[in-house]
Amino acid sequence: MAIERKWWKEQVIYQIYPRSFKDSNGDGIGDINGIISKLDYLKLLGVDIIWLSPIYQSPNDDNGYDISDYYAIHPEFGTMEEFDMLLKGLHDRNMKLIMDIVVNHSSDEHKWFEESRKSKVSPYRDYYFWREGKDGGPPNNWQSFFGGSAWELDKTTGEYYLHIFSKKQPDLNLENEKVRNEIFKILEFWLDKGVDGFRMDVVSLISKRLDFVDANQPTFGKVVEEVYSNGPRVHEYIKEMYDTVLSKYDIMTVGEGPGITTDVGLDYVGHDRGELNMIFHLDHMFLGFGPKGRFDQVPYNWNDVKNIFKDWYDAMGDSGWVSIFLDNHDFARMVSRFGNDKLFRIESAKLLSMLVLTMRGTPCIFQGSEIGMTNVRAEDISEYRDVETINFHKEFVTEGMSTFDFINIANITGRDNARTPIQWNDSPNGGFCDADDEPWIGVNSNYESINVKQALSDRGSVFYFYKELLHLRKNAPALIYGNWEVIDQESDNLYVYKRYLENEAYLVVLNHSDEHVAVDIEHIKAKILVISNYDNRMTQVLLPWEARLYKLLNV
Ligand code: TEU
Ligand code: CA
Repeated sequence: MAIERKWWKEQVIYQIYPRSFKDSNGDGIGDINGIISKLDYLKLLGVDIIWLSPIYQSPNDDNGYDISDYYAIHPEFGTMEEFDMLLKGLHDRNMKLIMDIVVNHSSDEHKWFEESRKSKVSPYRDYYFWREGKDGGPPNNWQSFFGGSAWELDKTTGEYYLHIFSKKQPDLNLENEKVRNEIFKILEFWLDKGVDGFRMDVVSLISKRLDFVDANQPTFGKVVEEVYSNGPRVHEYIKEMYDTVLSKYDIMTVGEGPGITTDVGLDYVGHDRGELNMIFHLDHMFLGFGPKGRFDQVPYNWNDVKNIFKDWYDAMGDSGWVSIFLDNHDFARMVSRFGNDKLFRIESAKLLSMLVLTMRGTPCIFQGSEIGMTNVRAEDISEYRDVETINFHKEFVTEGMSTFDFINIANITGRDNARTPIQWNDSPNGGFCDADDEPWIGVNSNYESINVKQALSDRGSVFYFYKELLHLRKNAPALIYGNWEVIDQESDNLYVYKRYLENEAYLVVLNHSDEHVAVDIEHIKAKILVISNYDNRMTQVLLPWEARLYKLLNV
């Protein structure tokens, strides 16, 4: 089949984590007016679709992924009128906004849960999963993503409730049609306000295996895949959302899919499935996660990444679609994780941007990656804000790990690495908030050298490399719809692939290492170097982290 042409395949997503983007009112917390003040910056960069992490009413146990009112804007972020101004500001600039919708769970401070926990006969009781304990403990051995049991005993009724994430994030029971109808109303509310779609938080988890048998997988990752994800009614639920609401609007949906493997990917995004437009699969993002998850690090390398990209390209074929990304608010900064943020920060940040923007899939750029922002180095556990990091610190220290050792791991893989305030300039607090304001989380100490103001003044900055590549991609159907063929992913440190469509073709040559690497492309005579991260080099030896995009002629 010929690949279907869609606007959401041609455009590029930019993720804003509002809490850390820009503070406009001096409380040290990013807000909607702060985002509005930066819309021209985003337009200059050339991104199209803004994915806004949750801005709803929330007690912020998980920074907004614990929603207590799906119809209200958290006062910390601003008002509904300001939201409407943001949406208009984007639409006036021919940009789009997708909301982050979290329907796998709500906050425990949502009125539904407050009612549900009151009594076993509450009309809201089966909005959530309540079970009797077993042998004096939880109903089964399921563990939370954030450490500890996935069940919490509620003393009022003596039963346990399920929370695959924090104990303040009780899982919603979509078996209950009333819950599904509540979800349809929420989707319609935001779509009728004019939003352009949704990023659907952990959509792969929304159907539970109701026998709740113990998990006996060797790693937490396998528990996610085989026990929490791809449940018996997941496609029925997504199809119902699509048929009942989503299909009635010209919008896009991207499902976040922990546990979605290549063999089930098309079930979610096949062009004829009537479910989602695309997914964020997490196979490459969970690399390094050991048996006990992200703080139990195991080795991995670029070959693992390249194999995953090929497996997913093959799995999607011309029918499915994924978003291409290397970081977001849940993972370390990509230049620190996949590049070299010490010796070759700028070169490797540019190389990674070329990969994200030349693969087949909708690119998703995480805020700050366009200026090569890096991981942050914490010295004390009190610097962390992330519930996952804080919970696992307690768990690992209880098991005998020193706080010092835990911090060293969290500095590599903790989610707060991605959540430090955007560095707008070299003034105190990086211009995220005023000098005398206290940001909700510390600003990375490298803000004086890594910031937007510096980037905009330097034509050789990572920013302008992104801008040029974004412009290129928009005008190159082969980079959007083209077939992808790997030319070399075996040679150490080399990643060479082609994109081609009808009579247009490109060659991408990447040296993802600190080494000098020989590459054999001399035999490809008819080619023009379109963009590279070093000055016009034509040799057969690639410098460390050298990235080249060639246009092939006479194809
Ligand atoms: O993330 C789910 C998810 O897969 C990651 O959180 C990751 O698996 C986790 O950090 C374990 O390492 C989504 C949101 O993106 C995340 O911010 C929320 O914390 C989570 O769901 C719960 O809503
Ligand atoms: Ca603020």
